[in-house]
Amino acid sequence: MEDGGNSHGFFMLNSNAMDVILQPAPALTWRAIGGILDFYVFLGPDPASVIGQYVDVIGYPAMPIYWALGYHLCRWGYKTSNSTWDVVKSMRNNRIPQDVQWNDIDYMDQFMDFTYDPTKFDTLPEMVKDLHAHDQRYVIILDPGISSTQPEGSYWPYDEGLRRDVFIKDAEGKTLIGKVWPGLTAYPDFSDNATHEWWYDNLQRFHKKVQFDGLWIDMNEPSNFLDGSTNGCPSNSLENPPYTPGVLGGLLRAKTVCATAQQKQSTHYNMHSLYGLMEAKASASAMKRITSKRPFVISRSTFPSQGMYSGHWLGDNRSQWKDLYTSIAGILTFNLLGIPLVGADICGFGEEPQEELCIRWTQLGAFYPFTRNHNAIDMKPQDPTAFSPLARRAMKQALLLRYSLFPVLYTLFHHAHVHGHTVARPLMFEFPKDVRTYGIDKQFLWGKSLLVTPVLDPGVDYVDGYFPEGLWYDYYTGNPMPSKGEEIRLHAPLDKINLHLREGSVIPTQMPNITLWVSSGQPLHLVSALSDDGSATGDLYWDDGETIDAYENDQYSYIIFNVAQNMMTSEVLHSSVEATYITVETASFYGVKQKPSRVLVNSQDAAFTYSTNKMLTVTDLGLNLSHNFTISWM
Ligand code: MIG
Repeated sequence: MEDGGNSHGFFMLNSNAMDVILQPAPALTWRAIGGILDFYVFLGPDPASVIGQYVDVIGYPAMPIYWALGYHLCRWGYKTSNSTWDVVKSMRNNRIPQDVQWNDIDYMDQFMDFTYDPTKFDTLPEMVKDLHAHDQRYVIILDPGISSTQPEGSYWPYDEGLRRDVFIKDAEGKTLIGKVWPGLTAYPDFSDNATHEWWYDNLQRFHKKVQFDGLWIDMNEPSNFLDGSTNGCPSNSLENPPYTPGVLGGLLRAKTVCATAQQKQSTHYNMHSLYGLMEAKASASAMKRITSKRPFVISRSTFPSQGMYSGHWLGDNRSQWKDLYTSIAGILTFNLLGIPLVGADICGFGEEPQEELCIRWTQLGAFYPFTRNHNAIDMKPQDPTAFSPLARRAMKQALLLRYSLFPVLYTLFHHAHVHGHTVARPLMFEFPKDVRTYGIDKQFLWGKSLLVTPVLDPGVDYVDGYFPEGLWYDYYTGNPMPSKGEEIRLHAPLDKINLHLREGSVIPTQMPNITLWVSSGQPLHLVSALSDDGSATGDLYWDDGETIDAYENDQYSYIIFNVAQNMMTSEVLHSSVEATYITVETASFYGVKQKPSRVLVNSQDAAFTYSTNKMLTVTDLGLNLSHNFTISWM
């Protein structure tokens, strides 16, 4: 940020080990130990334009498949497929939204990729069929390490990998062997196209047995339980450069493969940081070929351009209040980096879950662009059904709120995909002239208009939030809340997350259901938050939710909403068959100054209600979304 509210960006595109040290402003020291020095300067002048310019260089994030935006449930330590299945059933019985069930490495036979445990997970294929029958989806973990110690002829991924020469080599040209969950392993070299083809073949063969819908790619730094390899690493300048940036363990080979390891395109010294990006690219392309739908991939390791292929979770956190708090900065950072599909492990990964924390985390997590509850092995269950009825109800309510906001979220992802916008957004992006917004890391926006103010502390029923100057509305009640640019204390009982709508916005919401697919035909509810002069704008992007390149191939609908001078107009700028079955059922207008005497819908008189908090509501509209319409009052 520059004085006066302008901003610029600086980007060095380099894959070598590096560190960055903050100096007294405006200086920093940037040290990289090799590679190409590609520098970019982005001139903004506002923060959102800087990010748009950055994303224009690295590539726009992929449009996610619709269910990526649903609630995901995961843990390390489901002991069997039946116990995984039981959680899904219990979620259904409680009518708590869930679109996706995941399995961690537990499902594998001796932790080997592309296998499943024939005894403990014997019912896995049936469980997946049952998920599909309920419009739910299934995601599996994959680690890069391929077991290298199985009897010849018994493990196709390794045998075939050797035959096709896809593994990373040591300095002498032999297959480099490290150690991960399955024991000794070889590492696929994703810088080689032959490896992408082999990866696809493995996935396709396994998909015939278990019909997974998406991939979770973990340990792809790549991670190694050893330093370098079973034989260590040679001693030379790549392994021990004159300067080693501040990396884990103080050595380039610490908990990964040797810097001198050889990949198709270069040494691992140069390629290390690209491993997760290249694995994501191979995984997304394979999933596209297998499912013929938009691929769903979530990766632990990332690099610029990652958003084109995958989303990201923020890695191993703990069930602690401070980790709830710092997750916000993590989510916002990855939105700035062109990877908007990001979330932290809801309720915390390590350490035992706590009910109050898990409720607050589910409320905040309902506003992560990617919403997954994940738990470490040996910890008590922390899915919503594991808690008291009160907690369960609060979590369900938060998730239903997210599901009702799906049209807003989906439209924001469309703008990320097409224009490089952020989805979850720091306040300073919308209020760059207000320096008090610069340090805010406890609140954030969805798009330009939905302000989220979560509770981040135990034992309180209130929260203090900063409201930039202007008119804000309580999302739930429509009560107006003018702010001079001040901190305001909000009521926040255990079952509530505060949500405010900024003046001048129209948002499309939808009647929620327990999966997004079932919701997809549900009627819409338009909420307009009028500014002092009575105006508001908003939009809606809609398509079938899963077709690859739907926007690029014109298979979508796009509608803009405008309110001015006591009239809302909806204008269909682009229309395709997908949206024609959706109706607009209700419309609420926050901040209508006087009680109207008549309301006209497309020039016909309509019934309405007006409440003392200046909210006008028109119901039973039955308007076809793909036709222009007007709602006016006098
Ligand atoms: O060595 O697959 O960050 O989410 O549950 C640990 C087991 C490997 C690390 C991931 C975590 C996952 C865990 N994995």
